[in-house]
Amino acid sequence: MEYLQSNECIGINQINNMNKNKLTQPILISVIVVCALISGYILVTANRQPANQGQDSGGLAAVVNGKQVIQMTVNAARYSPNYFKVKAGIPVSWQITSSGEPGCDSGEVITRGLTDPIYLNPNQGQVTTAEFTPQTPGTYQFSCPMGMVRGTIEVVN
Ligand SMILES: [Cu+2]
Repeated sequence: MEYLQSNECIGINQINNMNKNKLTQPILISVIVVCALISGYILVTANRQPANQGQDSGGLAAVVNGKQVIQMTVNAARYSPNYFKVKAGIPVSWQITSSGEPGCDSGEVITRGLTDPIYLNPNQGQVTTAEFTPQTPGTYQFSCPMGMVRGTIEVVN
């Protein structure tokens, strides 16, 4: 508590000295610029998010060497595509490419009933491959650990 109070005092002193001390002006401008940049980043990220609400279909997976290949890119707040259709009983090779954009979806993909958690290499361009064989037809959701960024794998006969 004492530490917080002393910090508060420094803050008040800085405000009191604002007009007297010309050094605080560049600091104030820097703070405003940083805030503007952060706001801008949030706006840009928010504008990207509606893409995640619609289904961005990867279609029925193509079979390569006996495996159904599905490919997905992990962006800051979006899986692209975020909908896949695969057939039951045929192995799936899920190739997940990291965009390098930071986001809580960049570390781990949680699937519900299809695979164990998939740990991603978050560096730009890195591909993590998860292999599994879906057994039971149905609609399976996958997401970031928090469940905010989502996608769907539909398993059909
Ligand atoms: Cu999340």
